[in-house]
Amino acid sequence: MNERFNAPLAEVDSFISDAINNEVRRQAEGLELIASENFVSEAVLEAMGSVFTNKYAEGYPKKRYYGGCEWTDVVEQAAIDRAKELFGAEHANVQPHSGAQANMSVYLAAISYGDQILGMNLSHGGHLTHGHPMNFSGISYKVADYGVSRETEQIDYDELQRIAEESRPKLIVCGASAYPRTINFERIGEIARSVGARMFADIAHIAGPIAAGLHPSPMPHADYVTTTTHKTLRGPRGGLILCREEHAAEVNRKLFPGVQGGPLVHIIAAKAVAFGEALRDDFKEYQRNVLKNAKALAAELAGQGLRIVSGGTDNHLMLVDVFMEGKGITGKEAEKVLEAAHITVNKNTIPFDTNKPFVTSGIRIGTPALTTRGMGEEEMRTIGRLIAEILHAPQSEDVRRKVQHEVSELAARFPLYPKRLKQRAPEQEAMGAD
Ligand code: DSN
Repeated sequence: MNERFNAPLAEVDSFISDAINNEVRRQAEGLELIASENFVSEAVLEAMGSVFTNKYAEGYPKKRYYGGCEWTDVVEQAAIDRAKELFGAEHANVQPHSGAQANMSVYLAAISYGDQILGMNLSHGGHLTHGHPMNFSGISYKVADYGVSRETEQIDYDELQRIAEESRPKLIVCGASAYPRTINFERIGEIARSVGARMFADIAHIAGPIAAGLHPSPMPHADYVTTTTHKTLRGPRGGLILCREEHAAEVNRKLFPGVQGGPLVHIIAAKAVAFGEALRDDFKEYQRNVLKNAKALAAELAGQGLRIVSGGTDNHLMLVDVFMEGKGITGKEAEKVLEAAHITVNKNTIPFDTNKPFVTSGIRIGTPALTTRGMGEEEMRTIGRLIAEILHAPQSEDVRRKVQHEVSELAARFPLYPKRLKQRAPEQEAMGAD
């Protein structure tokens, strides 16, 4: 065997090793407020970096197309059992490489090419895979869409009922990527049944609060539920499908061989670890803190004169109208100036946005990642003030420097991945990652 085979990455490929070290520093030294991101535990990282990456395992536990799956079956079955327990589901498929692939499998299992679907408009908080014309869902199916009311900026369920009666979908898709309010899954289930549609809930953003019992679960109402595993659920990057036993065989067939080939067994092992973590009481406490922090941050931002879409938040995220009908700056500019101060958010359309999707009037802010670091409501008030200082003086280099300094001090008080933080070589320091 080549002697480099057992050498550490830094010796084999310093270019990539340096980039990884710089990313560790970026995550540790800045404030991560992207609502869909989180920091996984060392245990989850260890499972992701395991030798299961070497394994082919098409099929499902005990029914594989490859030999040598004894230990693969152990981890996949553990992931399935833990996911079922976590969400009270009859069936779990833990193989989707991503939320989009989980969603594609559900469409293939539930309806036929060209059928009518009804999903939430992306610009009102939905998701690409819920029927956007550029996505497979919009390309493959006829799409009707619903959104939020102009007055409340919350889902108008009566309007949803009306659109469902008019469009007669085979499948109603609910769940969102930028919706700060509680979703009434029970009502959507009633609407779906009233028009003879199946119900599909994509809970990618709110899986954590749902698992912790802090948001109503769609499980009793939906035919299919999907989620990603890396957002509030705090697992490895990937997807998960949950459904009743009656749909299990079809969902499994559509995911493999319908959409995917070999599963990512190292990721499935890490999903099992993350689901195990999520079954613990301290995960419930964590989720409670995520929601408390979101409320505290939204209140501080509102107190600092920024407009919070829908007036607040019930979950882990908020949408902030930074444009304010031209009195402020665009979401694109806001994302850029905040990033320059080491505060990471993403630009986001707000309902009835007058700016283009790549420009936007809003930013989306979430608290899952910083709550994982142990930050609480007091830190959220500080962060709200810092964000407002930047947004109220986006051109000021003095303000940027001052805020960046406070960000560094705050981040240093809540260490992240201390064992992974490597000292940078002097020449890297001189080039500066900041
Ligand atoms: N990109 C994800 C998010 O940020 O919400 C959705 O897929």
